[in-house]
Amino acid sequence: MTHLTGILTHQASTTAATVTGLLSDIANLGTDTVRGGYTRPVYSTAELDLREWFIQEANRRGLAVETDRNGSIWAWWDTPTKDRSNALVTGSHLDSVPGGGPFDGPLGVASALVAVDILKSRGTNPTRPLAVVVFPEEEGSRFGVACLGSRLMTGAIDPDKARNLRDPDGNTFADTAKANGLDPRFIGRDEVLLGQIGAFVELHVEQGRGLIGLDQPIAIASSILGHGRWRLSFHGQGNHAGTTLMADRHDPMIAASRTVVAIRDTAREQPHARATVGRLQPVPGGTNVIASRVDFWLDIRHPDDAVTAAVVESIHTQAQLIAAEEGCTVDLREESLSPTVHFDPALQKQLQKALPEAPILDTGAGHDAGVLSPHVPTAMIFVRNPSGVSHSPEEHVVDEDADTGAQALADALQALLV
Ligand code: HGY
Ligand code: MN
Ligand code: MN
Repeated sequence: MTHLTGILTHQASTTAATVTGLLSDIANLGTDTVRGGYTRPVYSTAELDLREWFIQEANRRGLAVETDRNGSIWAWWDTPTKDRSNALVTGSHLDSVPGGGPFDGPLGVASALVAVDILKSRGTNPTRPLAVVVFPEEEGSRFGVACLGSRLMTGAIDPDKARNLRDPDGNTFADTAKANGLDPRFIGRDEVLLGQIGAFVELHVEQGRGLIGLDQPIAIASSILGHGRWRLSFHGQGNHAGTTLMADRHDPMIAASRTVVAIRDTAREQPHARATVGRLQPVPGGTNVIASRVDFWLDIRHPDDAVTAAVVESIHTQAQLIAAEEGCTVDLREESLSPTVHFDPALQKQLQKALPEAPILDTGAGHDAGVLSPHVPTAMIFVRNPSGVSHSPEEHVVDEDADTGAQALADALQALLV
């Protein structure tokens, strides 16, 4: 097993931990002074420091910390027999989107640590092992594939494809993983670990307004909207902004921009569809330069995977027509695809029994719990976000709801531990 080293810049709190207290310990890690909020890409200094924070907090609780072949960190509360079969696992992620909020990911990790404290304070002696896990690259913000850590563990991504993923600076995942203590030859499906997981329960900030409308602090998840990412590259003729007449241009920025509007119009025609172009990159990207190429990344989501496929197909056809009208060409490449996930009904029922007040909510946001769902019984607990906004510095959770969430997670875990 590998262990990461990092230099911590925070003094962990010594009093009984609260979720808010734990999150305030890491509040200075990965702050983004340009975008606002947090930018904590996987294996960045900020994320390595967050890993170190988690390892320290887990050690403080007497948990046995191990990093698996794919870079996920596991903190085990073993039973006396050290038998790790049928483990109850909770946790989330520490990486963020660019300019993200403080709760997306870390709330689930901090709540899991506090839930362990609560279970210990209740004198709980687990009859099955409990583990807190931190999955890397959940946002896919550095290497482009969401939930890369859990996809690798479950075999949902080909290890070769993963090794060759590149970040915006051209670093491969293989090189980056190696530089952080992993052996890229061995990344991929982990039968042993997967076989040990009896159930996975992830707590996460709600990334919407459901709980605001219901005036409830927590909810139990029912499903995750199917979603995928595609890269479209528009190729034209790079040229000088001053010497090239408008009639002589083959400008991929125009083709890309017209296609972004067509994407919005296409998604509007499909009830429940969501389509986003949040990232667009001209090459070479000079103010006085007509781009030779423009890449953008498309995020499409819909409850019916067939509709998602049809929307992508329609967008691809429209992009080709628009590109031709602009004297350009376009190619489209799928980067990741996650089918709609319905969480385990039996596990959901057990959570409902433990948390009878909690309403049931679906979500449009992807999670590691969704990736694990085809392999092990999974469930999620959402905590109210009074801003209703996520993937933005405005994301929020009030202290009281954060505490309620940790208590609810402890109650759910306790019900599953006996
Ligand atoms: O993109 C998502 O839905 C998740 O936040 N990674
Ligand atoms: Mn998340
Ligand atoms: Mn997210």
